[in-house]
Amino acid sequence: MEPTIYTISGSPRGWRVLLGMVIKGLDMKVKYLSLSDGEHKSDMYLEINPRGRVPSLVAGDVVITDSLAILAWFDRQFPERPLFGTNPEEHARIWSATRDTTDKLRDGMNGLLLPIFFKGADTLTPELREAADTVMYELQWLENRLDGQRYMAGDNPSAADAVSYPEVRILARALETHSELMTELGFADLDQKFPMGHAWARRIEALEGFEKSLPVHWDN
Ligand SMILES: N[C@@H](CCC(=O)N[C@@H](CS)C(=O)NCC(=O)O)C(=O)O
Repeated sequence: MEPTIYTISGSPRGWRVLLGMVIKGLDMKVKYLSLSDGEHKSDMYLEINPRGRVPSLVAGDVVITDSLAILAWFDRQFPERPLFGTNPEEHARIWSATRDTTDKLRDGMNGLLLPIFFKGADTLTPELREAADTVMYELQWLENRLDGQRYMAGDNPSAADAVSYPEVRILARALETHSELMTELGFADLDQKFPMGHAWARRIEALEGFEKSLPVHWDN
């Protein structure tokens, strides 16, 4: 079987892998599982990933069930256009920026968007406000990172961009789909609040093949 990525359309962790492929110029089969039909909990998929989570990669006998591990495997398997840098310092810088996003920003995003996207939250609560404050604080970190460099960890796109872009774009998507609440939470005019982040997102979107990474259920 040809190497296959399993993901769910719009899954931020799955999107990391798709963007990793864009940055490296890789083309692999992508199989989208239906969240609403619970395909990620089907017997077929649980055989691949017993946790029933996405993304997963299957390439021959190789099965990898974690987004960062898949990005790391890409780099070892296909060394061109490295996602994790070319020297020890760059490697560490990329990991540091990557972990900031995968831990801190992702935590805030979960607190903010799981209630809004999946639990019908439509009024401002102290919990949402706290999550929004965390997200805003972490966005400022991303903005600061971009001072003097084109991408999150230097002048080339890396794993740090592959993990950060989906968070920023999904936030913008929430503003499009839940504009009243998201505006109340302070997320209108993100491009003016974070101008370097705005320019960086356009830079990512200009990467060749970027559109193939977009969630297939969005009207792009
Ligand atoms: N450590 C894993 C976490 C994967 C994960 O939590 N994926 C989410 C989607 S972004 C998922 O599959 N959620 C469905 C579930 O937990 O049932 C990774 O980064 O790949």
